[in-house]
Amino acid sequence: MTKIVILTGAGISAESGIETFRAEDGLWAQHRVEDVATPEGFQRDPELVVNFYNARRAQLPDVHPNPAHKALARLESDHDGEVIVITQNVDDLHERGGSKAVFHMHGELKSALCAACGHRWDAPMVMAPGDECPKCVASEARPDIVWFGEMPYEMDVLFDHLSQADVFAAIGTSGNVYPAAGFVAEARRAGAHTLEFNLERSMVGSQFAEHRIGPAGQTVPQWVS
Ligand code: BJW
Repeated sequence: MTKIVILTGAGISAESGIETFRAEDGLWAQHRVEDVATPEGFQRDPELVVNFYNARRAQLPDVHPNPAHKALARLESDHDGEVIVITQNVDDLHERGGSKAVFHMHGELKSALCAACGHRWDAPMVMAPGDECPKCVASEARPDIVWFGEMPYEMDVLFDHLSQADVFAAIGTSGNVYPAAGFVAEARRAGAHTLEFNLERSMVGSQFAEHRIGPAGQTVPQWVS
């Protein structure tokens, strides 16, 4: 029985209509990373940051899982072994596509986090700076997003999965951001076969044994079938 570990990035949701970060007209071309994706940016201007994530959360009801998300769910239900999806994405398209074993290492738009006690809860569609934590009642709610300089979620569990991988596939991620960009090296150390699905070779593309170049909505279903 083989264990398949999948890492996904913004590219898998691009065909669903969600912008990627580093495309020419992507999110980082429209917003300064330092302003909206760092704890310092949040301290400086919480309203700007909360509104950035409110706008992205508001988009969720209008976007839908594409054939790549659905193919990964099929893989999980049909594969005679374990399939784990580690996503850097903060949308909920893997879950809505039918995947069950999903790890959101960079947090989730649909979740709020208390900066005082670490409690996480379902975010209202529109968060406001100073929202109250339902557990400790501090007024320190923030979007439940892992910003630069913060520790991604469940790293110990993720490295455990990587160390047992027989197959590691990275889909739609540019390989710019660590620790996720280092996962291919970890999987190789475990002896996994490594594949990259992308429109082009990523920053860490040379570390993969196999490349499937093209839109994930086509290449992933082809791989899974
Ligand atoms: C398609 C497609 C289609 C398009 N089909 N493909 C110096 C060296 C090394 C590391 C560091 C360093 N200085 C600082 C660091 C650490 C830092 C980091 O990596 N910085 C780099 C910029 C250098 N990392 C951190 O701070 C992280 N924390 C950390 O390291 O903690 C310490 C630690 C140590 C040891 C172990 C563990 C931890 C935290 C990173 C947090 C990232 N947060 C963000 C924003 C929040 C989420 C949000 O707002 O939505 O997460 S940044 C942003 O980038 C977002 C994404 O999840 C992440 C990755 O982007 P992704 O998904 O790859 O998107 P793009 O746009 O870059 O690429 C899309 C790809 O899809 C492209 O390749 C396209 O070609 C492709 N594509 N359409 C197939 N249809």
